Amino acid sequence: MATEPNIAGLDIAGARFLPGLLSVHEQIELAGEIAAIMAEAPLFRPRMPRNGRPFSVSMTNCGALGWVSDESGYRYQSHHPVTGRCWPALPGRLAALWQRVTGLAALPEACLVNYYDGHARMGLHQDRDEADFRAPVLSLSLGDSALFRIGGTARGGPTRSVTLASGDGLVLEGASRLAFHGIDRIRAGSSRLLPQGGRINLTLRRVTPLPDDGG
Ligand code: MD6
Ligand code: FE
Repeated sequence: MATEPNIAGLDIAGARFLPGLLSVHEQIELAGEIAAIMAEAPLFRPRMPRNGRPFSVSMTNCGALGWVSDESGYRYQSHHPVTGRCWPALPGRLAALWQRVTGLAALPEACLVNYYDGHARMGLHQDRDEADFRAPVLSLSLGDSALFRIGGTARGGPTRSVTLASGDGLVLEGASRLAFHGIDRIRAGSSRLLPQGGRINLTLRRVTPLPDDGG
């Protein structure tokens, strides 16, 4: 039986680590497109459901739907929570990259843009606000490197860590689609890609069910 590809030695079926997915030239072009998206849809600070504590990362989105979090809970919505405007369009290069990497014809509906300064982190979580877990999540990293941690589908199990550097891709699909994962820390100053420093992570997702043919 063929074994599924794993993150460099991680026994997490379906997780694909794609180091150097984006060339330096592609990273520069993508960073420019994301800067334009942030100008149109400014970064905002999400808050934890219930207690309203602010995240240490700031966020925005592009695509038809965007992920937001506040006292009312986690959800996808078509408009920016502060400006009330629709999210900027998903850049064509991200749609093309999604199709190439995932093999799906169905395009991503959401692209969450997370910005980390040198002190930001993200606690272990599952991505489970989407309707159809057959669709993978594709993550792309730009700027400073980050220490990414991933475990299994149960909270509190063993975890492994991998450094995500600028240009790296990561796909969570299959069993790993619901794996717990997070960012322990940022290596501030490790990249000169972003003029403001820090790290940008993009996660491309389907939100609604795939078509009957699986997309
Ligand atoms: C980050 N990534 O790299 C956080 N989610 O900043 C994620 O939360 C993530 O890398 C789903 C799939 C891949 C990811
Ligand atoms: Fe996630």
